[in-house]
Amino acid sequence: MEEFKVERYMELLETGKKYAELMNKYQCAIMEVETKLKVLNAEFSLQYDRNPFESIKSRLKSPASIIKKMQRKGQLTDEASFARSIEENLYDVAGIRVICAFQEDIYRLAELLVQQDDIRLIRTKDYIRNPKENGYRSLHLILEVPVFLKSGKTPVKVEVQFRTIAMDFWASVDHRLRYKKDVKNEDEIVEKLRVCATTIAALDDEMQQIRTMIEKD
Ligand code: 0O2
Repeated sequence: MEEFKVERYMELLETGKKYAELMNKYQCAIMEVETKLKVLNAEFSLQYDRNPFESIKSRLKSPASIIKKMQRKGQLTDEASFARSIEENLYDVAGIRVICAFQEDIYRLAELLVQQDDIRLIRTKDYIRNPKENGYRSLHLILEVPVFLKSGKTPVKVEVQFRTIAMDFWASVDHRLRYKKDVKNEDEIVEKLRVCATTIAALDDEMQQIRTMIEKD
């Protein structure tokens, strides 16, 4: 094998290793935050005999999505500092989605999580109180959590999305539309989704009221 090729392959392996280390950090941060949420859930169910969330899903952003988003942000520039640039510019490489039955639990859980003294709240986007134009509703928190590695303590960013079951149902249908090309009747679907989002919001409010009435007795 020619010398320059060996060097290039070594570089590629080195870059691959850096990427794997970075993703491992994000995976560890997911585990930290998931554990915190599960601890809160267990405590709630002991105290109030109900679970504040129904399920948790987590994911690491795929390499293709990372590259697409970095490109959109104009950050696909320097190959050598790519890993650092991902950390500085992307807040949702580590993503956790918490699905709750009731809206009230979303805010309660979010508050209890950000109050913890090893968590730093970087940003809140409240698309429940301020829904997106298309009807999207969710509470997004960008958190920084310490991850303890062999090399020491590192702060890592995690995006936590909180939604109700109904909001999650809506978002999953909307997601299909967002990622499908050349959809016929797109305007009609967008409008139908907007109407559904309003219906869902009303349903969530009603269910919340019913639960409050039940718990008063
Ligand atoms: P994927 O495939 O879910 O990862 P910023 O984080 O500020 O640089 P961004 O990413 O626009 O900019 O922030 P925002 O608004 O908080 O949205 C982040 C994520 O929320 C998206 O990630 C989606 O998961 C979700 N989201 C936001 N708007 C919508 C929407 O209208 N419909 C649906 N279904 N989901 C939405 P990604 O990276 O776009 O995609």
